[in-house]
Amino acid sequence: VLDENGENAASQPLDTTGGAAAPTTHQALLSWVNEVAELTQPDRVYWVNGSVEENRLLTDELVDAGTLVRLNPETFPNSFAAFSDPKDVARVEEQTFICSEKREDAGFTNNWMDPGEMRAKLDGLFAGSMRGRTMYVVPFVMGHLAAEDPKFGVEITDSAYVVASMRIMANIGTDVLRKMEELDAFFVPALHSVGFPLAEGEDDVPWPCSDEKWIVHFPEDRSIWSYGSGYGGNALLGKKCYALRIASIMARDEGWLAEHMLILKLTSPEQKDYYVSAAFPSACGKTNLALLDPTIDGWKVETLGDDITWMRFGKEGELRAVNPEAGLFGVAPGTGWSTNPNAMRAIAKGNSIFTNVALTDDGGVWWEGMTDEAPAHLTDWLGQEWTPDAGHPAAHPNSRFCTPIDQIDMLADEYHSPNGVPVSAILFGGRRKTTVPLVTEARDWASGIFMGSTLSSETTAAAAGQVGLVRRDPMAMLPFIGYDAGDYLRHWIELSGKANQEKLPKIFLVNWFRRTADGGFAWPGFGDNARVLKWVIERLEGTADAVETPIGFVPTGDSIDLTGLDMTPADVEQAVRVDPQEWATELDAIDEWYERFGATLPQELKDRLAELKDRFAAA
Ligand code: GTP
Ligand code: SPV
Ligand code: MN
Repeated sequence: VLDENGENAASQPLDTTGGAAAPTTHQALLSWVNEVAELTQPDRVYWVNGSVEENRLLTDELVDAGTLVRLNPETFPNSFAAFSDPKDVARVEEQTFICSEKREDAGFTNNWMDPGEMRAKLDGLFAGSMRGRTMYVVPFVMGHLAAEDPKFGVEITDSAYVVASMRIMANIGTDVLRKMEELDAFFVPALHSVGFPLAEGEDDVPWPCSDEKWIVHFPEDRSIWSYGSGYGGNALLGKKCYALRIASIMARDEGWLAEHMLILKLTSPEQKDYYVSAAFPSACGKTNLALLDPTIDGWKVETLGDDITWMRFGKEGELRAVNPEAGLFGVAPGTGWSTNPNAMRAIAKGNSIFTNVALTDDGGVWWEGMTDEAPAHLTDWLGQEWTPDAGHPAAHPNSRFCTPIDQIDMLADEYHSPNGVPVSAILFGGRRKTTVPLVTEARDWASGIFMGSTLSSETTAAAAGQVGLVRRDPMAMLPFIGYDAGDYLRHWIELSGKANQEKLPKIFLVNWFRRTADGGFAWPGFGDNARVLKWVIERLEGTADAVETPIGFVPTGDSIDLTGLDMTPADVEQAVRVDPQEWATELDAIDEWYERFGATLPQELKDRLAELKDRFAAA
């Protein structure tokens, strides 16, 4: 293991004195690190500085250990492929817990266990869990280091793969640590172990993990304990665990929003800029929309973020958004030169870690949808020979690319602004074969929150469990709300009271995934989604036509720009159809959903549901 100069520091004893030789003057951090080392018994402790040189040495070690495969430097410079244990490929929602003091504070959408009981269980599991390994201390900040109130965390992990991935996804290392010291700042303690201690002389495996997995959040002290998994959302703790679950709790207390959203900037042919945020569930199109390459002339898209958005009302009552992340952890399958060239160009610059993709014979990577035709021969994500007639995908459906965000050519300059951008429209979207129109404009803010609260989507490979089941996913936050879901919806409603009502974003519901009678997609999606964004902007400007339906306003057949597309206004009408029979079923499902909330469901939303039923009854 390396010290700050890249020297071998294996013999460096842990400094428990806080003296001159201590790696930090932040006493709370030092004592937490010592406490964890005491509990987990690593062979050594290493403070991560975040340098290029350190990263080179760490990735070298990971290649030697067989965790990473170095890709062909000509085509994928400084890039690596990792292959997980086949049982460690996605977030484990069943094993994810919010351990608030009171059960009701976790709400019905979260697993809960008494915090004392959970701590005792975790103490048992973490005891000696890092034996034979290095314990890495990774100071990080989510969002800008120059923010008014920077949000610090420190991840302790026994996985060098996690360190290398965190380096892409967040700002980490010495600069962050120095700032934490200067401010004597609070940090979220985020403890991670793969749960695979090594006995004396025992050989390691390429992807250590445990059959038993626990992803645990303690809201009152804002701490995170993650055990047994090396997969992204379970192990890169700055991401879902901090920037969504813990941050949603901070946001509730401090008056802001932490959301599962992308942010994009749209420039119209008149050179007017608009910022749009959009919440879609996991693997439902955020990265693709964020990196959109418009198929219509005159409209320009730039990106600010693809997965997580923090929003607060600014001085003029406008809603301002920032992306707290520094990288993309994107779904690989379906990302290709024809569907998402901006992502492909960012990936091609290198400095990326791919997980559970397939390897080409010339040391590159491949996944379904990267090119129209699959290569004649591959090594699949399980290490088996693969040919196009194999009958199964070469890459895991939840395989991912992890790439620095500043490699995106179309990254908006405003990404770098700590004050964020003013949002003028919010989209909520899901993956629905039926029922939900291509795009619907909400009547007003409260109806928009209603749309968000009843958002639904077919489950995907991003979480362990069955794929393709319709489930409600409020604001695409079902697996990420860190507290009671009814209180979360109330927070959305109450926050808007702080807004300049003139500047409140308009809210839209979208569905790129509706099918036609013959089973095909009713809408081409991807770059053509710019046509829907154009309609959204024209609605903001009051220039596009719409039809009023019980659920809101949908485009008229000829209000969507179809230039250059093999589609007719009648096809658009099909894609935006509000079918009373489908909606009768939907309203029953929404009734059932709302019943699950219990007492905390805001009355405003019950009222919106009643009005919706009345409108269908009158139609
Ligand atoms: P997470 O990173 O899991 O939060 O997912 P995400 O919301 O960023 O999803 P992403 O953009 O990576 O899309 C996931 C899948 O949806 C990919 O397989 C895409 O090919 C597919 N997809 C994205 N946009 C569209 C679209 O407009 N139409 C269709 N048909 N599929 C799409
Ligand atoms: C998601 O599942 O929504 C992701 C990937 O963005 S992960 O970071 O694994 O949660
Ligand atoms: Mn996500």
